[in-house]
Amino acid sequence: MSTTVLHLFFITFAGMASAASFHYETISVPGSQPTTTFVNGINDQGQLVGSFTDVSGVMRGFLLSPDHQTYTVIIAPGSTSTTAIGINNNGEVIGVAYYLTRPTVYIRSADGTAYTTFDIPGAPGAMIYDLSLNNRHQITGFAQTSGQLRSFYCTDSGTSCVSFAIPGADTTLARGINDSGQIVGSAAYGAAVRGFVADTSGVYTLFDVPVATLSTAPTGISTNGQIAGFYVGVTGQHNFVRSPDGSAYDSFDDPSVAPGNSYAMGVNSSGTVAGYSTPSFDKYQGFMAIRTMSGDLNGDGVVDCKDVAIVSASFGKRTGDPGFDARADVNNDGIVDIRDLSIVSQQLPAGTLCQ
Ligand SMILES: [Ca+2]
Ligand SMILES: [Ca+2]
Repeated sequence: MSTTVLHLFFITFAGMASAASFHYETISVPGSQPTTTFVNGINDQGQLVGSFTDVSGVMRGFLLSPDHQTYTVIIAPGSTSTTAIGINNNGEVIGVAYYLTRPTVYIRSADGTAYTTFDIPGAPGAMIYDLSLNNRHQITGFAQTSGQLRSFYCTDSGTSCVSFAIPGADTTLARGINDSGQIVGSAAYGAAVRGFVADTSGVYTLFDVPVATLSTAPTGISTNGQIAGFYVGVTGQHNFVRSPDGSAYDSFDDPSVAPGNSYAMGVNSSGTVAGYSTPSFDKYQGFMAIRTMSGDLNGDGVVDCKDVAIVSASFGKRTGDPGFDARADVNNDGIVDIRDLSIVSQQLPAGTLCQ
């Protein structure tokens, strides 16, 4: 009996990383109507964007500073209501501005003094479901056009847009783009939903969270190629973060709500994930999951010279290099360097000297 249980355990977690843990923070916009906060995006500086409902019942966007001290309300000029959906590493925000009920995409300058707006070509006024903006002003997302959900890719801040689909998929939902132009999203084939990573020329690869049984739905990709999203496995829905080379996955749930009720919406290059949770029906709160970087690389429960040796053995190597050991890349940025060594060294017992 116990053998069977162990066996199942092994199968369930094969291919999943186990060392990472997360520290969680709940985000609720001060002065908002209770449990109306969505967090939709995070950048490498740790700035967060999202939406909330104000006291008069109107949806507004917000920007939260990296130290979580300063909330800036985002209202597109002249709009009836505004959502904030994505933020690039320059601090420019993308979202949807509603003029009465008509949605338009806006981009807000980092200092908030300038807004530019555009419509998805061929579908002015279409319902827009997701948006992502990178530092090169490339944009991706999906919208409902002609009764169908379709993905689009735009350049030059929306001056030029095309719709695109993963070949053979029934539905393609593009949800994130990073500064290298890597696009992530999901592709549905009947009841099965798979994740994809595509470049802007249309070359794509499909992937699945190893323990996913029904769906893998990436929602964001960081500058260094970490991918976050959610998936459905035998124990229901959970969030995931995939390492840049795709070799390791971490699975997690927001502990402040029941499992299956949190949705990772974005990830930055430190592996910090942002999203929102539903404590109960139609109630929303933002969350941030901050990766705790453990120096126990071999998982034996202690940080000692064996862990330092793992970093030393791969020192200077990058993802894909012969001999690259993903365990040594503690901060998950694709290279084993002094940053990784210093994380491990700082967790060594005082006075430890390693050869
Ligand atoms: Ca160890
Ligand atoms: Ca590293």
